[in-house]
Amino acid sequence: MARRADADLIEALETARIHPLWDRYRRITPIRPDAPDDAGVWRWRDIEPFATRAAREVAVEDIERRALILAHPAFGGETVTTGNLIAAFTVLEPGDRAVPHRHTASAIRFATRAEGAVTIVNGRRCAMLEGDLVLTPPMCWHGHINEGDDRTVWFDAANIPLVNALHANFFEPGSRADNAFWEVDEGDERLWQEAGLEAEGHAHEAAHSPKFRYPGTATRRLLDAASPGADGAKTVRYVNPLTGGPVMPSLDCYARRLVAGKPTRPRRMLCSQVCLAVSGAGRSTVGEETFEWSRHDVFTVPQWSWARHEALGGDADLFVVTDRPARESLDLMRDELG
Ligand code: GTQ
Ligand code: FE2
Repeated sequence: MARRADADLIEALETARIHPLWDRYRRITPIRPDAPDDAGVWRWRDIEPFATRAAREVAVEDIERRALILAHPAFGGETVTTGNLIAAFTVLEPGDRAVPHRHTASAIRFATRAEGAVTIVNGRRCAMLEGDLVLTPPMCWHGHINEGDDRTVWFDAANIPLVNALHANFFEPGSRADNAFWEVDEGDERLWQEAGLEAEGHAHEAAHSPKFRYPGTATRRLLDAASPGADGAKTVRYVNPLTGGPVMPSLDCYARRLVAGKPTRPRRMLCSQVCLAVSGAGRSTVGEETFEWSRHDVFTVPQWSWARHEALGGDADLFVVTDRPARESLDLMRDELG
């Protein structure tokens, strides 16, 4: 093959730590986004035995978190579930305490079988009843405790890959000896429990929601009352009550009810989605793949993949977490119905 006319120049440039754009613009400005991953599917029946083993084999006193992170192999061994996001299940035995800490990454937990567990967030006791969402916004102190008589498990998601891509992770360990951390009540969470009412004199400066716990009872009531949206599913967005915007500047959460006999229209979004099956069962097509799921299975919709969902044998509820607000703040968001 003939050596290209600019080969000597390119070599000299590279030696001088300069890259010629003309030689690599297809790589640095691709025609369209191409997620490295395809749909990831993790079945609860495959995860649960590992949760049991981790609970038995790993003492919570010896570790930071007993979390099993769902890692998609397309990320080359990196701990990533889908672009910018990790999803996990955390397991606690009765009496277990997961040590307090805080970090710049944003996280949420959604209670699957967590009755008896409590997450303390910045001095507020947040119960984890079935279907409750608990936020741990950037740099808020948080620890978990199982005060019940049974093993507890919940679903976690966090934007750790995004924060690391931005080289913006700070982490501050708390103390295992700090007993006062656990001795709190609901505290200021009470200020935000009454929808449509706002108490004066409680300034909240942070960009994230002042409300940390979103009870499952309220979510299910609103899903019952809501009408299907443009894609055919009922969708309830968890919002910051002060702004009506996302719960945190870089994580967005939704509860979705797939109505029996009403498959959703295909939709693609320029954000990553992790979906947890909360109740019922269904079938989804994500990109080229079609798969079925049932309660507490997790699947991903990589960015810019066409996705459609349908409930099987009655309505089905999904909990969905996305990095949408991060994309929106960069003016990168696209959202299309097919
Ligand atoms: O519960 O604090 O799955 O910091 C990953 C990182 C859970 C947590 C995870 C975390 C946590
Ligand atoms: Fe954490």
